[in-house]
Amino acid sequence: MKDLEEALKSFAGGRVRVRVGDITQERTDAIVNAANSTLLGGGGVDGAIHRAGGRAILEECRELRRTRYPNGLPTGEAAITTAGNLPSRFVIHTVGPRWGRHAGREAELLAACYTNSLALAVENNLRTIAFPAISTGAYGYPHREAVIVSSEAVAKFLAEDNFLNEVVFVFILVRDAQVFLKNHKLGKDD
Ligand code: AR6
Repeated sequence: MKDLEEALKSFAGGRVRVRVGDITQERTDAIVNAANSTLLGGGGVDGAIHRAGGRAILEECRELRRTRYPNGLPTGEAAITTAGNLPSRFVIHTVGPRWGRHAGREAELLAACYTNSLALAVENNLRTIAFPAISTGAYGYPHREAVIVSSEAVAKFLAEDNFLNEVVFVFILVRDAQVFLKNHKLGKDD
Protein backbone atom coordinates (compact mmCIF):
# COMPACT_ATOMS: atom_id res chain seq x y z
CA MET A 1 0.00 0.00 0.00
CA LYS A 2 3.01 2.28 -0.33
CA ASP A 3 1.39 4.00 -3.31
CA LEU A 4 -1.71 4.90 -1.35
CA GLU A 5 0.25 6.12 1.66
CA GLU A 6 2.23 8.24 -0.73
CA ALA A 7 -0.96 9.57 -2.29
CA LEU A 8 -2.38 10.64 1.06
CA LYS A 9 0.37 13.14 1.66
CA SER A 10 -0.62 16.70 2.34
CA PHE A 11 0.85 19.91 1.05
CA ALA A 12 0.58 23.68 1.39
CA GLY A 13 0.45 23.71 5.18
CA GLY A 14 -1.97 20.76 5.25
CA ARG A 15 -4.60 22.61 3.21
CA VAL A 16 -4.09 20.47 0.08
CA ARG A 17 -4.47 16.70 -0.03
CA VAL A 18 -4.19 14.07 -2.72
CA ARG A 19 -6.52 11.08 -2.78
CA VAL A 20 -7.04 8.09 -5.02
CA GLY A 21 -10.66 7.14 -5.63
CA ASP A 22 -14.02 8.09 -7.08
CA ILE A 23 -14.74 11.79 -6.61
CA THR A 24 -18.48 11.13 -6.17
CA GLN A 25 -17.64 9.55 -2.78
CA GLU A 26 -15.90 12.65 -1.41
CA ARG A 27 -17.47 14.30 1.65
CA THR A 28 -16.07 17.75 1.01
CA ASP A 29 -18.51 20.70 1.02
CA ALA A 30 -18.23 20.79 -2.78
CA ILE A 31 -16.94 18.49 -5.47
CA VAL A 32 -16.02 19.87 -8.87
CA ASN A 33 -17.49 18.43 -12.05
CA ALA A 34 -15.42 18.29 -15.24
CA ALA A 35 -18.51 19.25 -17.24
CA ASN A 36 -19.11 20.40 -20.80
CA SER A 37 -20.73 23.70 -21.73
CA THR A 38 -24.21 22.18 -22.13
CA LEU A 39 -24.25 21.35 -18.37
CA LEU A 40 -26.54 18.49 -19.31
CA GLY A 41 -24.20 15.58 -18.56
CA GLY A 42 -21.75 13.37 -20.40
CA GLY A 43 -19.21 10.62 -19.66
CA GLY A 44 -16.27 10.41 -17.23
CA VAL A 45 -16.58 12.43 -14.02
CA ASP A 46 -19.68 14.20 -15.35
CA GLY A 47 -21.48 10.90 -16.00
CA ALA A 48 -20.46 9.52 -12.59
CA ILE A 49 -21.71 12.66 -10.77
CA HIS A 50 -25.08 12.71 -12.51
CA ARG A 51 -25.55 8.94 -12.06
CA ALA A 52 -24.72 8.99 -8.36
CA GLY A 53 -26.31 12.38 -7.62
CA GLY A 54 -29.67 11.77 -9.27
CA ARG A 55 -32.08 14.04 -11.10
CA ALA A 56 -31.92 17.05 -8.76
CA ILE A 57 -28.52 18.05 -10.18
CA LEU A 58 -29.70 17.81 -13.78
CA GLU A 59 -32.80 19.84 -13.02
CA GLU A 60 -30.72 22.62 -11.46
CA CYS A 61 -28.37 22.51 -14.45
CA ARG A 62 -31.37 22.91 -16.79
CA GLU A 63 -32.47 25.91 -14.74
CA LEU A 64 -28.97 27.43 -15.02
CA ARG A 65 -29.19 27.00 -18.79
CA ARG A 66 -32.63 28.66 -18.88
CA THR A 67 -31.54 31.59 -16.73
CA ARG A 68 -27.82 32.49 -16.58
CA TYR A 69 -26.28 30.46 -19.40
CA PRO A 70 -28.66 30.15 -22.37
CA ASN A 71 -25.62 29.64 -24.66
CA GLY A 72 -23.91 27.23 -22.31
CA LEU A 73 -21.25 27.66 -19.62
CA PRO A 74 -18.12 29.13 -21.24
CA THR A 75 -14.81 27.26 -20.98
CA GLY A 76 -12.96 28.23 -17.80
CA GLU A 77 -16.05 29.45 -15.92
CA ALA A 78 -17.82 27.76 -13.00
CA ALA A 79 -21.42 27.38 -11.78
CA ILE A 80 -22.84 25.80 -8.63
CA THR A 81 -25.74 23.43 -7.89
CA THR A 82 -26.66 21.35 -4.89
CA ALA A 83 -25.41 17.77 -4.87
CA GLY A 84 -28.58 15.65 -4.84
CA ASN A 85 -27.86 12.23 -3.38
CA LEU A 86 -24.09 12.71 -3.19
CA PRO A 87 -22.31 12.87 0.18
CA SER A 88 -20.96 16.34 -0.67
CA ARG A 89 -23.29 19.35 -0.31
CA PHE A 90 -22.67 21.13 -3.61
CA VAL A 91 -21.37 20.44 -7.10
CA ILE A 92 -19.34 23.14 -8.83
CA HIS A 93 -19.52 22.60 -12.58
CA THR A 94 -16.67 23.89 -14.69
CA VAL A 95 -15.73 23.41 -18.33
CA GLY A 96 -12.13 22.53 -19.06
CA PRO A 97 -10.35 23.39 -22.29
CA ARG A 98 -10.04 20.78 -25.04
CA TRP A 99 -6.37 20.18 -25.64
CA GLY A 100 -5.22 21.83 -28.87
CA ARG A 101 -8.49 23.67 -29.51
CA HIS A 102 -7.88 27.07 -27.91
CA ALA A 103 -5.01 28.57 -29.90
CA GLY A 104 -2.44 28.31 -27.12
CA ARG A 105 -4.78 29.51 -24.34
CA GLU A 106 -5.28 26.00 -22.89
CA ALA A 107 -3.18 26.56 -19.75
CA GLU A 108 -4.82 29.90 -19.00
CA LEU A 109 -8.28 28.36 -19.39
CA LEU A 110 -7.43 25.32 -17.27
CA ALA A 111 -6.07 27.58 -14.51
CA ALA A 112 -9.30 29.61 -14.73
CA CYS A 113 -11.35 26.44 -14.06
CA TYR A 114 -9.52 25.93 -10.76
CA THR A 115 -9.43 29.60 -9.74
CA ASN A 116 -13.09 30.28 -10.59
CA SER A 117 -14.22 27.08 -8.81
CA LEU A 118 -12.29 28.05 -5.68
CA ALA A 119 -13.69 31.59 -5.78
CA LEU A 120 -17.23 30.23 -6.14
CA ALA A 121 -16.69 27.94 -3.14
CA VAL A 122 -15.56 30.87 -1.00
CA GLU A 123 -18.48 33.03 -2.22
CA ASN A 124 -20.81 30.28 -1.02
CA ASN A 125 -19.07 29.94 2.37
CA LEU A 126 -17.71 26.48 1.55
CA ARG A 127 -14.47 25.50 3.23
CA THR A 128 -13.60 22.16 1.63
CA ILE A 129 -13.55 21.26 -2.06
CA ALA A 130 -12.44 18.28 -4.16
CA PHE A 131 -11.22 18.51 -7.75
CA PRO A 132 -10.84 15.86 -10.44
CA ALA A 133 -8.07 16.17 -13.03
CA ILE A 134 -10.09 18.51 -15.25
CA SER A 135 -9.59 18.10 -19.03
CA THR A 136 -7.29 15.05 -18.72
CA GLY A 137 -9.85 12.52 -19.92
CA ALA A 138 -12.11 13.08 -22.93
CA TYR A 139 -10.60 16.56 -23.47
CA GLY A 140 -7.09 15.16 -23.93
CA TYR A 141 -4.97 17.50 -21.76
CA PRO A 142 -1.65 15.76 -20.96
CA HIS A 143 -1.56 14.73 -17.29
CA ARG A 144 1.84 16.19 -16.44
CA GLU A 145 1.07 19.59 -17.96
CA ALA A 146 -2.33 19.62 -16.23
CA VAL A 147 -0.69 18.93 -12.85
CA ILE A 148 1.64 21.89 -13.25
CA VAL A 149 -1.19 24.26 -14.20
CA SER A 150 -3.72 23.04 -11.61
CA SER A 151 -1.27 22.94 -8.69
CA GLU A 152 0.07 26.40 -9.52
CA ALA A 153 -3.45 27.84 -9.72
CA VAL A 154 -4.44 26.30 -6.36
CA ALA A 155 -1.19 27.35 -4.67
CA LYS A 156 -1.64 30.92 -5.88
CA PHE A 157 -5.26 31.07 -4.73
CA LEU A 158 -4.49 29.65 -1.28
CA ALA A 159 -1.60 32.06 -0.79
CA GLU A 160 -4.13 34.92 -0.92
CA ASP A 161 -7.05 33.18 0.82
CA ASN A 162 -7.58 32.47 4.50
CA PHE A 163 -11.06 30.93 4.23
CA LEU A 164 -10.59 27.54 2.59
CA ASN A 165 -9.55 24.70 4.90
CA GLU A 166 -9.00 21.89 2.43
CA VAL A 167 -8.53 21.39 -1.30
CA VAL A 168 -8.42 17.75 -2.39
CA PHE A 169 -7.05 16.53 -5.71
CA VAL A 170 -8.83 13.25 -6.48
CA PHE A 171 -7.44 10.77 -9.00
CA ILE A 172 -9.26 7.65 -10.09
CA LEU A 173 -5.94 6.02 -10.97
CA VAL A 174 -2.93 5.57 -8.66
CA ARG A 175 -0.73 6.23 -11.69
CA ASP A 176 -2.22 9.72 -12.13
CA ALA A 177 -1.79 10.50 -8.42
CA GLN A 178 1.86 9.56 -8.79
CA VAL A 179 2.24 11.95 -11.74
CA PHE A 180 0.77 14.64 -9.48
CA LEU A 181 3.11 13.86 -6.59
CA LYS A 182 6.08 14.06 -8.91
CA ASN A 183 5.18 17.29 -10.75
CA HIS A 184 3.05 19.51 -8.51
CA LYS A 185 4.09 23.06 -7.62
CA LEU A 186 2.75 23.13 -4.05
CA GLY A 187 4.96 23.57 -1.03
CA LYS A 188 5.59 20.26 0.72
CA ASP A 189 4.85 19.82 4.46
CA ASP A 190 7.78 18.68 6.54
N1 AR6 B 1 -13.53 10.21 -10.01
C1 AR6 B 1 -12.35 10.85 -10.17
N2 AR6 B 1 -11.74 10.98 -11.38
C2 AR6 B 1 -12.35 10.42 -12.44
C3 AR6 B 1 -13.59 9.74 -12.35
C4 AR6 B 1 -14.19 9.65 -11.05
N3 AR6 B 1 -15.37 9.03 -10.87
N4 AR6 B 1 -13.95 9.30 -13.60
C5 AR6 B 1 -12.97 9.70 -14.44
N5 AR6 B 1 -12.00 10.37 -13.75
P1 AR6 B 1 -13.21 13.42 -17.95
P2 AR6 B 1 -12.60 16.01 -19.23
C6 AR6 B 1 -10.78 11.03 -14.27
O1 AR6 B 1 -13.27 12.75 -19.27
O2 AR6 B 1 -11.33 15.48 -19.80
C7 AR6 B 1 -17.41 14.35 -20.22
O3 AR6 B 1 -18.11 13.60 -21.18
C8 AR6 B 1 -10.32 10.60 -15.64
O4 AR6 B 1 -9.46 9.47 -15.55
O5 AR6 B 1 -14.25 13.10 -16.93
O6 AR6 B 1 -12.60 17.37 -18.58
C9 AR6 B 1 -17.99 15.74 -20.03
O7 AR6 B 1 -19.38 15.75 -20.22
C10 AR6 B 1 -9.57 11.85 -16.13
O8 AR6 B 1 -8.22 11.83 -15.67
O9 AR6 B 1 -13.24 15.03 -18.11
C11 AR6 B 1 -17.27 16.52 -21.09
O10 AR6 B 1 -17.91 16.41 -22.35
C12 AR6 B 1 -10.27 12.99 -15.42
O11 AR6 B 1 -11.11 12.39 -14.42
C13 AR6 B 1 -15.91 15.89 -21.14
O12 AR6 B 1 -16.09 14.55 -20.68
C14 AR6 B 1 -11.14 13.87 -16.33
O13 AR6 B 1 -11.77 13.10 -17.32
C15 AR6 B 1 -14.93 16.57 -20.23
O14 AR6 B 1 -13.67 15.99 -20.40
